[in-house]
Amino acid sequence: MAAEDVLPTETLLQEACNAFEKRFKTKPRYGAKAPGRVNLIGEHTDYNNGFVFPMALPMATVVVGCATKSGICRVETLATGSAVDEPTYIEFPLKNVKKGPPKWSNYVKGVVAQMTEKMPSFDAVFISSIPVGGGLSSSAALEVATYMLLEQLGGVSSDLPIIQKIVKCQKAEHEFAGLPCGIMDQYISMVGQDGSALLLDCRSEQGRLIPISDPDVIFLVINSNVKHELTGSEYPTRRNQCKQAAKVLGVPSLRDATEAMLEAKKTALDEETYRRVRHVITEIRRTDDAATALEEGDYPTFGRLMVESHYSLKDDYEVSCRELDQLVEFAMHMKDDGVFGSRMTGGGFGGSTVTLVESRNVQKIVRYIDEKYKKIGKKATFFVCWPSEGAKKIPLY
Ligand code: GAF
Repeated sequence: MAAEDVLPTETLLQEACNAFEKRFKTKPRYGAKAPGRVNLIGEHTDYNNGFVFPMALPMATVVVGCATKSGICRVETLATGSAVDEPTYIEFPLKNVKKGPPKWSNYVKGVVAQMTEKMPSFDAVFISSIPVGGGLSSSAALEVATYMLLEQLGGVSSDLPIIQKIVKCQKAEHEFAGLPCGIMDQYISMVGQDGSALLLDCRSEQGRLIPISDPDVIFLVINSNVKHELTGSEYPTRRNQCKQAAKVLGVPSLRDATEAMLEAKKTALDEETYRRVRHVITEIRRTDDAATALEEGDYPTFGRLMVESHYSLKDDYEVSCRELDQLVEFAMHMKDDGVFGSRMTGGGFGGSTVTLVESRNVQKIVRYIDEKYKKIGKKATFFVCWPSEGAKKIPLY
């Protein structure tokens, strides 16, 4: 078992162009790309105004398209892994866009709905190397890729400040996909930089790039292949618990809460909410400390904080699952063989883990975890990841 090869952007682009010509009998005029993300640490902190520490992945969504005069938007996806039996092609009117099946189309429609009157209808084909339901933000990448395409069609001014572009993509997710997500996924997909992770302060919405250029270490992303679906009730419930707890603690958001405040108000909170808040307060501190550790090349400290984060998500926030816990456990068996730390990443309830490893040992680590995971009847997918570039437009001719 070896780590997956990530398809290069050029290959995705070529396949999308071929499919476009086949379906629409003409060549696409514009292209765009938006990456998935892995969050290194700082989970369920973005909607609490805390810190997050993601990096853009080499896996990305690519779209090609052109303007039309019909007033009907025609969109095809070649991304595999969408809900079984969902159509991969859809047509919808440009005006008064409404949400509705197939699920994947809502990420596109939610962005289209926010464009100016001047934007023409369009034809588009999407393709992606981001595993769907892998907790690696395939949905944010779909929104951001759509945005980058529609900007070229004149749907919105390219002079708009970047934060407004990000917020439009986030709004698409809130209003059309029904997930009250924070800002992290759309932010990193839009602004990610080759060679750096981003320490993002979700209160000021300002990020600081932290270079990760040591060839001796690498991030291993492991998809548990337990499909994560965040649009159910668990994510909004957590978000609401945090909001209510902030009220009880008398702070604008949990970013402003401290452990001393939490202890002082312990009896005013139910036991579950107490643990939720404890996760958020400790996770925000861990994220800041972890970014400093990584910047200083202190991998043992970074790794320890990753593991602490995982157990806080498992026990206090309760968003992990058995398979993610096992992947972290198996990875940590290899701590004398080049594993510094491991944790679940993203919203949880399935999806992926992220593990910091010594580059020279990566194949041995992959083999070990793969075998252990197979023994419990599961099949994982492994990606060796480095911090990659953010979204960009790709003019086609
Ligand atoms: C999902 C959300 F979309 C993010 O905003 C973030 O809250 C994350 O879960 C948890 O850290 O990816």
